[in-house]
Amino acid sequence: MGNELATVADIEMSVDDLDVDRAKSVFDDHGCLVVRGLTRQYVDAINRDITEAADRAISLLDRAEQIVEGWRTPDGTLFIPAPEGYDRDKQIMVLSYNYSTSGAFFASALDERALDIVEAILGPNVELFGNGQCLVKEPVGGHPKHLHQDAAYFEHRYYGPVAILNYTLTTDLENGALHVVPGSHKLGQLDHVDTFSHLGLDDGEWPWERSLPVCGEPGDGIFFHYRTIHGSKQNHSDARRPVFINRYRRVDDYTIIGASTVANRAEAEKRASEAKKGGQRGLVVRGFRPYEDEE
Ligand SMILES: O=C(O)CCC(=O)C(=O)O
Repeated sequence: MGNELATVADIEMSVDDLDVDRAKSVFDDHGCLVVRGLTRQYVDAINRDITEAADRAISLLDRAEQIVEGWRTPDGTLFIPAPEGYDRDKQIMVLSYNYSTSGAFFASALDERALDIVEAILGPNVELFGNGQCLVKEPVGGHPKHLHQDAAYFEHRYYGPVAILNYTLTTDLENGALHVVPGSHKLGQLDHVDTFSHLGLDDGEWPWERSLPVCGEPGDGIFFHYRTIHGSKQNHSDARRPVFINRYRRVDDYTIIGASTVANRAEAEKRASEAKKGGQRGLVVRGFRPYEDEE
């Protein structure tokens, strides 16, 4: 892949010494980029919100409904089966915590330094993709997320989204650091299989040893393209390990396949050519949306 030797030093920089041209060049080459301290100013407020949202989600568990991906509580939190020996039978995976519920989270998505880098990567006209996402690994065995490409879940018509995943606490090999495979954004779309944590790559072909762990501190932001292979192992610490994710795309880009299992992806692939921008317009965070008549 030509990136076998990439190390964290090759893909990292500090927000205090930001070089946007280098950031773009690292991202273009590796499909990922680490900006130390990027969102540190938002983290205290976000941590307070996440604690409240997670406690509330757990308190709603007796009203959870079963869905394809696991169970959903009335607030919208996704739970999956808990690890062996846990004191509950369900654990949080995707917490209902987003731009509709937190000013600090929304402010982090509009951060000018983050947007300078996103604009350098995507071009002048940029919209938010999604409403913000918060993934939580519960303590003492919280779920692993197999190596995967986000494009397996939301294939796009054009370049696709850029994500910024942000740490909320010291995140290391014990509590579930993000692993990335630098250069893998150039591999095209790979076949995924169904795993415990939804779509993932075959772990015989893509063992963790092929990936680079990125340890970090609260507020470190990890940028990755939606075809960059990434994932994270279990949380073996005794504290929750949340991350919050902001995603961006070109204003003309849109999802053509949305999926969470091999079977529903195969169905969605049949309709990909009919997809339109239509109602998928996100809030514009840089530039302008030119008018396009889709009729
Ligand atoms: O580290 C995590 O919680 C998983 C992040 C991830 O795999 C994703 O954002 O797709």
